[in-house]
Amino acid sequence: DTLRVGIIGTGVMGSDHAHNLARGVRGAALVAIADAAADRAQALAAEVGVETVFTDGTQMIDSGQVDAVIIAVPDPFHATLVEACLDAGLPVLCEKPLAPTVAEAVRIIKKEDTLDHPLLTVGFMRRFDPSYLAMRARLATGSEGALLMTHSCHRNVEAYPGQDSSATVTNSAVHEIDVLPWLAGSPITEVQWLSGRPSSLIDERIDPQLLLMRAADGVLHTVELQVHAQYGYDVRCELVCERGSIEMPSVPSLVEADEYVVSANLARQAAYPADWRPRFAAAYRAELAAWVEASLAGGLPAEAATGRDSLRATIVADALVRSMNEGGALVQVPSVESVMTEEA
Ligand code: ISE
Repeated sequence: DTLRVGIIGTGVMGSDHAHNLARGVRGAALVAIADAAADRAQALAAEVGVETVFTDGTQMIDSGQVDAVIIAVPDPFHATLVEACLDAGLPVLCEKPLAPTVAEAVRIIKKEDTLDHPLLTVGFMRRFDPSYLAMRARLATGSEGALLMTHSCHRNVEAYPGQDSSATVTNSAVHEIDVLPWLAGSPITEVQWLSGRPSSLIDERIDPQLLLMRAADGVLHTVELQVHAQYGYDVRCELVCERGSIEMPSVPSLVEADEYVVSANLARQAAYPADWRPRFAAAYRAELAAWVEASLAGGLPAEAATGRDSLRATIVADALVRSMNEGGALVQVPSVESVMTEEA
């Protein structure tokens, strides 16, 4: 059996998924590409040897030519396309975040709840990253004792243009918002947003930002986001436990990215990737492989973020944006169930 996959969106992530599929994912064939910009769709299709191109994603979904869909369009367009996939009964891998607003995410989950079986997976690929998996496994051994705090740091070279301070939370920090409870095993119940001294290199948003997130079991997560950090793509994480700490290796991407450490001129230097693709290359491949395998078997990949996990992440992000808008107030995070009832 071959899963005929279609990709909607030909930006950074649509292209990355297309190239990964073209290089070969067991059980899958990339058969169609859609983008409102016909020239971009054509160009990517030519690069990866695909013949069928659509300029309308919903047409692709309804064409009968694809068995499963990857959505990699800008965040505000996710909801409509995910809903079209659910209506068509197609497994869908939607890039993170599921949706930037709680209302959209709730609408999607309500629709998914009416289906016989869930079809939605969200591309929180850090759950497939070897370094996060290793830290999670180590924490579970209990060797370092109970987890008390975590510290994360997430830096991009340059901010996407045209986005405001809330995008740092809903588009970037949403990774930590998903992965930290997955890692630490307790949901986030209370949040606070703080600003660093704003960088003079960017006007559109406050950068850096510091997010404090309290989990139900009392663990405190600190997350520093700097999306216009200039020097490189850098993700760090440390788990502070009662008897020791568990830390992500400082440059885990070196092997993956064919990088090396150079010693010369009285200095020792390691390269940083320019963005997340080299850093999380193994994670993206593992995520795709797991999604294809599960889709062929009629289920969802066990480790991936489900629709509900992703609604939860959107609710936490929304609470952080509320804290931002209220000048750093402490904000309680409502439960998924209460939000689902409220939005009824
Ligand atoms: C981007 O959209 C991603 O998902 C990257 O993984 C993240 O590091 C970056 O901050 C986001 O803007």
